[in-house]
Amino acid sequence: MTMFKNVIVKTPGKSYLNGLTTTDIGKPIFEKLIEQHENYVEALKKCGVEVTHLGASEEFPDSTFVEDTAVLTPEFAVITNPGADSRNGEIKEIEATLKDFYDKFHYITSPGTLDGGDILQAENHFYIGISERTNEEGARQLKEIFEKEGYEATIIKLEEFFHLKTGIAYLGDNRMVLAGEFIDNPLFDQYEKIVIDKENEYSANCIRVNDYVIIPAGYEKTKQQLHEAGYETIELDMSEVRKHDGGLSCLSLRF
Ligand code: CIR
Repeated sequence: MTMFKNVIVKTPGKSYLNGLTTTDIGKPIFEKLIEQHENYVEALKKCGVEVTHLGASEEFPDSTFVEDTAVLTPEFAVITNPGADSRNGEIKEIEATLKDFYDKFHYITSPGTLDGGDILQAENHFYIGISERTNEEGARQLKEIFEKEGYEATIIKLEEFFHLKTGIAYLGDNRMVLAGEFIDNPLFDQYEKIVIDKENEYSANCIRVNDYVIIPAGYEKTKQQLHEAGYETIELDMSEVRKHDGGLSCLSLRF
């Protein structure tokens, strides 16, 4: 498993409340969201990473979900072309920020669209989801970039999940956390599987950061499964993030 040295996060603005969502679980409470974001940053610090913390941008309601704007490897950064019009301009600030860390950049370009939430890295293999946000052309461009750079890449058409990583996480040690449509997908038979049932589906979006796996609070079964597999967990309340289709992975770029 790659050790992460850095993360980029971005404080949510008040405009978060007007951001995109497909859920009907209520309006986010801004103060609570800010508190949850602060706890998220503290948890990342506990994992031993250096945090680059960007300030809120009111013009981009969904911009706290920085994961969607870039795909990062140790050698290069790929600036995405986010599939939601209201989010597309978020890439400018992220590209400028990544210039402090990377010399080599690739870009997804129109008509290709791609959200970072649709990309999962498992060692030298990348899985690329085709979703409402990532189209076939965007996926094809990214696959080509990876293959030229010496990585392997597989494209997966999503059936139900919002983003690929809504239902899957790689923990290192050849181990995958899988929910819903991914559980029986033979693509993942080569991994040791931690299977998440329907009731606990939201917790499939967890993140391994160095010595810890960060999981959403309230999923005892998932926590137990991870402990049995030998992981230490940190639990975070994600209620206000979830209301806008977000999860633990969406809130940071880790590299
Ligand atoms: C959006 O619709 O773009 C945001 N409300 C949620 C983005 C979540 N990001 C992710 O899963 N990587």
